[in-house]
Amino acid sequence: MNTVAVMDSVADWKADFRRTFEHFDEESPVLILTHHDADGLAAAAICKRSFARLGRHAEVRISGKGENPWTDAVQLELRDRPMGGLIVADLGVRPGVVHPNTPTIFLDHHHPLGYPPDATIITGFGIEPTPPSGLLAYWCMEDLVEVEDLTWLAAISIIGDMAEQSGFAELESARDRYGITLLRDATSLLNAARRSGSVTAQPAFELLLKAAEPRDVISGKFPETQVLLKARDEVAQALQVARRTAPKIKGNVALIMVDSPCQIHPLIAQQWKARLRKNIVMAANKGYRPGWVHFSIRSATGLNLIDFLKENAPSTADENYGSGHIQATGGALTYPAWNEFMSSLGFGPETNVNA
Ligand SMILES: [Mn+2]
Repeated sequence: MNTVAVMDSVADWKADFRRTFEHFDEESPVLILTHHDADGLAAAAICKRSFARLGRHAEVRISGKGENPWTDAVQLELRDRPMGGLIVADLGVRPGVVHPNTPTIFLDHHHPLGYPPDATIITGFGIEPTPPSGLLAYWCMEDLVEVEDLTWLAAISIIGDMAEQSGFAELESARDRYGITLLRDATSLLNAARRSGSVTAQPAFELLLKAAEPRDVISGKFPETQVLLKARDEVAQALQVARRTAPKIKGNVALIMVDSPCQIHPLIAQQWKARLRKNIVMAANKGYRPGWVHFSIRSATGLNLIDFLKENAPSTADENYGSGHIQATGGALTYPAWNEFMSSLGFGPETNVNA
């Protein structure tokens, strides 16, 4: 672990955050836009709880299926929304301005697709080990207010983004205090919400605002836990069905096509990656969102998967295609774009999706 490089960056990130935060207008709430996975939810919870300690109100908008801050519907929603400052957490970094004339801070660790002008970009991308968004949030807040009791939220973000081997001190300290099993159980329950087809991530986020420690997430002390347990059952059932799907192989690509409203495609890709070690494994889901095929790509080959997608991009692919990480990426394509993508990879019409 290159401790010196990470520590240098942390000092810069804290200074950058503080400098921009000082320009937030205190008369209006801070708006936090965040991703619906455990890392994004933890990032938003750390920020909102820290701001409350500073006497500052923050509102949180969690992105849902197929949404990001640059999509038309979200842009329309943000247009007239009052905000004293904006934090965009775990949603990637793209060249477009999210909200004009508003001091904006990105907390992220994904492959940036470009940089918006005038925004403060705090990204772990390119640093090894890569700090996830929740850990970046924790470091920035730690500079402003006492947050030691929130270390477990940073640990959840680290576990959620599969960085357990990273050696980050926040994970070590939470592990010593609460045990790794409890932290893992809480993380997987929080992720069940956004993976299910019927529940949003909102109850998972509510739990992170109320919980004093990870046990409160799973104990049943708060009613939201029941909702998450139902979501977990739903995802487990969908996975069981999807597990019966055999891969189709073309060249070095193994395609597993499923049809579920649950966000199971990343889990399917991850499972097959371990079994098909010589292939680029692509799990595609035509039932996740009407009009779109969502897919996840993983591989044990060590190939740069973002480059692979770039080389095979359909003509109409946009920013919804090929972002993420070099070893874990994917995207969403309309049916015609998906069909074009499939034939360019050599797959036959049986992989086509039509309305
Ligand atoms: Mn993340």
